[in-house]
Amino acid sequence: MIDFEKRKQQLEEAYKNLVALNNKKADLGNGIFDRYENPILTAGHAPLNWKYDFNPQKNPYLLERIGINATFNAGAIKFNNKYILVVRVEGTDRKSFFAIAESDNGIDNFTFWDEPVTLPETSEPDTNVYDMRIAFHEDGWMYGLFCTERKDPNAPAHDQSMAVAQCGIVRTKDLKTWERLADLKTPSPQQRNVVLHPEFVDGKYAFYTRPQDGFIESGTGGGIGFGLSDSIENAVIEKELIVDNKNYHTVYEAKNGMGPEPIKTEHGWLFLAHGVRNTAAGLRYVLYMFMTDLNDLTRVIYKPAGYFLAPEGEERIGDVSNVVFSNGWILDEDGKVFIYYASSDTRMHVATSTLDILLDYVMNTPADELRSAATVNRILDNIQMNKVVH
Ligand code: M1P
Repeated sequence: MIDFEKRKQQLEEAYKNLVALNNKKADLGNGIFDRYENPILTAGHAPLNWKYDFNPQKNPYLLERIGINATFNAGAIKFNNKYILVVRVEGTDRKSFFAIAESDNGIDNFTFWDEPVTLPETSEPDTNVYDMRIAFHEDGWMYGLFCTERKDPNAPAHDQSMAVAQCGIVRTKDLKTWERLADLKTPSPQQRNVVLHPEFVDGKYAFYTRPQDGFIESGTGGGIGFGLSDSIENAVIEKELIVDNKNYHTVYEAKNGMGPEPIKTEHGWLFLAHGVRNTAAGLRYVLYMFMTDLNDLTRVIYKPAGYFLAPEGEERIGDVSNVVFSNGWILDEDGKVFIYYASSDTRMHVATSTLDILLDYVMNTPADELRSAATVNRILDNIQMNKVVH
């Protein structure tokens, strides 16, 4: 027989130590943002109560009964002065669900609320839900847009992986009670990475979409789209305009998708997105930024070349390696920006910057000129400029 009480204490001690871990800025970065030494959430942060039956009669060996595989792709919002993450938690059964974790300072001690989110369903039950973007809309609600995935009804028996991804919508005032609205309808057979614009546009709800032909492949579709809907309760987009397309020989050659909701600045709307390219080692996901015109949300006015943040060190390794993905950021009143990103579909990290620095980065970093020779010329110009004594 095992020493039940001793094992319980050991588990509790290990959990307490993990959650109490402080985070420090990692060494000298690129000046644009700071990384931190530790991930902010891992599978180990899932409360013991979710996983163990602590009744010695029913679980005499104190075995983990419900396994948690990963905590990643979290939406983010500041609420009641707490840094809140709506985390994609994935069980060992591969089912994802949402759970809220909070921190006082946004960089460490993230702790899950006691219970995961009970997400209401539509008449068509979700098989899997993930990647919520949570944000305030000027209509007074907090909306959560997420991916709802169901088996493709046209899948042949030999293919058990064909799925249809669409955008589910919930709203809440307190992050505790959630109202499920109808799934978004668009002309595209597949939708992931849908984001609600925080303001009305021409009196309508505005959405960023990502039209795709297939579940994984963007096919003839792709790009970050934009569309308007009269209603949010039964949201329908008739026409999607492409704001930022995939492009040959860039970091978003295979596909791209929105990150969190854009931030309004005096110069334009600031966007964080992910770009994907194919390699011999599989898909590589990086984060990039761009800015659109304040009055024309479909017009990109600045777009630095290449990636903003790419997987580094242990971030490169996980269930889906070589991936960084962000669907949450928080701008504080003092201009500090907390960028929450996941690495390799496994764990959550934070990077910090300021709005001023991100604006400088987006507005003054050279754009991609799409040819090696142009990149060399940029470097030569830089060398030349540095010959001037300042
Ligand atoms: O595995 C990497 C990511 O793949 C998908 O992103 P996208 O739709 O842009 O290809 C999503 O499933 C995402 O959750 C995941 O992190």
